[in-house]
Amino acid sequence: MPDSFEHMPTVAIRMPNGALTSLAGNLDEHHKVAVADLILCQRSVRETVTRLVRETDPDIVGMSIMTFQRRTAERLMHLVRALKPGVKIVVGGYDPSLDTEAYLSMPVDFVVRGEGEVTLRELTRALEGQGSLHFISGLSHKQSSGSDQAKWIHNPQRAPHRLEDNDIRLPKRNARVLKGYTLLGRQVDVIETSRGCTFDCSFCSIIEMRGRNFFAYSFDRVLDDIRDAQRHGARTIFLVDDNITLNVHRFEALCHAIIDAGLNKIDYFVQGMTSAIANHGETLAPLMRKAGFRYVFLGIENILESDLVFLQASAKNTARANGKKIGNATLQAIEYLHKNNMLVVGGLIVGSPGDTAESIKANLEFARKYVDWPYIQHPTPYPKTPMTADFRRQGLIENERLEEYDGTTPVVRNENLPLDEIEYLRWKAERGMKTRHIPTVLRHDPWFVLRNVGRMATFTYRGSTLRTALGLESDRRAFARYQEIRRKEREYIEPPQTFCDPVDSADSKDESQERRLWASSKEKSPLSLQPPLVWHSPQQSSLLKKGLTSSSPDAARISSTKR
Ligand code: B12
Ligand code: SF4
Repeated sequence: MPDSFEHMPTVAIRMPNGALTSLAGNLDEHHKVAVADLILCQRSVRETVTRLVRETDPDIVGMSIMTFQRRTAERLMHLVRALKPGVKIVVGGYDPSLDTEAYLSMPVDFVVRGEGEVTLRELTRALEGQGSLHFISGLSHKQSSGSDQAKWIHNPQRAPHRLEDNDIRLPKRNARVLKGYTLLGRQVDVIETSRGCTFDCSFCSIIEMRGRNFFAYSFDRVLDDIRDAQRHGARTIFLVDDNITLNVHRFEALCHAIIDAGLNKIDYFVQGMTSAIANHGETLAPLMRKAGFRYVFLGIENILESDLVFLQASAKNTARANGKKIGNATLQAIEYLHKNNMLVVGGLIVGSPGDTAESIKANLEFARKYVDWPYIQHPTPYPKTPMTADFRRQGLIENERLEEYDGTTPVVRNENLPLDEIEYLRWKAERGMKTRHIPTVLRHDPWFVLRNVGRMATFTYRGSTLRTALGLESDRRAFARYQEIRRKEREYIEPPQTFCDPVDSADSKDESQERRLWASSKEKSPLSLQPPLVWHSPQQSSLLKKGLTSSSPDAARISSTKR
């Protein structure tokens, strides 16, 4: 999906989606697969998808979707269907797995719930006539019932894979058809060493997605995966494990294995729990540094105990000595990481319903003082989390526009402050913190910074003008402009043109707003040079199809098709 959010400015960070290549690597060999991560073409989504569908003429198109990407995903489904009406569309990832219902009225043929490698492999086999759709765990599929309305069948859940037996093959990085993944100028890739977590933070989707469990790949497989990423050009690797610090002894052994294999010249990024690092930092942190770890995302969540209780995140943020709780682990963890020359990405959540301006400011001040890169978010009600159920019960969800569920837009009512004020406090504090990190990046990647410092500053300070810098207008005006820019940024692809018809439905307010945005994006976006497709016109669809069949070379397929 092309959708990105505030803390991942695409000028500096374009990370590949690990799911797509893992799925590609686990289909039967005779399929041609093309992986297109649209984060790489945010400004030409429609053109790129159109070109790829023409070039690859896919039988199946798969999409990996987070909740804030749902609207874009639906628009893309319409586009793909218009380009190739008979194509099968499969969706998977966190959003379709946890809110399957929402996808049943979209132009979707299959929903893969939970882990996808085996389910998608079995699905492609069934579509080739080997086996029945009914026996594929984790699959939702349609059954035509004779009447117009097809009935959706939801097969039983698939149990999480235990990973030990190397049955899940390595990702297929060759399948990528777009280029440009980067982290601060160095080519980046993602690998996994484990899946799952046994904690149950109230805001996290992981438990509902796969239960409370933790399974790990063998070190041989992990090292092979790192070598494969390196062979494909990666100089930086993000370990996307849900919680690698859950088993600290294993993590230490992994660091040793990376060092022994001579793979420690790569820059590694990882996310970890403060308690694990605080409690084991004496041995763990020097080892991590020696293995090449550079940035560590710390799930600090909040520095105030009352908020940690609210987020159900006290346990993972507690420091212990001799088996006894001795307070919040955050400072201790940060100290270990800094002492060993690693950088801290500080994951904080501010703006919970009971937060006050003071409590938010205390967290922002903490971030300013101690973290190297702020990753501050607002509580966001993703499908099926305990927090969402709670917010819903209390009627606290103010904003149901899912495309704004990117973590940096407050959507849940606060007792003390308007939502805009919460966002303003975060926005204002973060810009300085981000700018302050530039010299650190400059020392590590001077060419990248020298070439991009202007674009990075423009992104960080978007909304501000010379008048703001000179103090001739208030920051609030710049903030209002920033919010408007952000709203437009979310229009990665136009809605289907049916929105241009007069709207008279229950949702007419939202739709007419979408229509306005579509109109304004048409004026300004580079896409507007070409007229938008009439996605629902059968006549045009068939013309497109003719264009497709006459001009499509039998190149790679978007997802899978027989050779
Ligand atoms: C690593 C990670 C990131 C990384 C890397 C993202 C990337 N490009 O890969 C970074 C730090 C950049 C990131 C950012 C964000 N993330 Co994130 N991230 C994760 C994390 C930790 C692991 C995801 C992963 O790669 N797993 C490994 C792969 C192999 O597994 P998978 O993605 O689940 O895919 C499997 C199945 O889902 C399925 N599947 C997936 N897609 C498809 C598609 C098809 C067709 C099929 C058949 C199957 C299928 O099969 C796959 C293989 O088994 C998760 C989970 C967690 N514990 O927190 C959150 C998570 C996915 N992130 C989340 C969110 C919200 C975000 C952000 C919006 C904000 C934030 N909270 O940080 C940003 C937005 C990023 C952007 N585009 O700008 C949420 C999503 C919740 C939701 N309902 O949408 C999660 C679940 C965390 C949470 N809050 O609970 N994230
Ligand atoms: S520790 Fe991390 S992965 Fe585990 S439940 Fe909490 S936020 Fe999710």
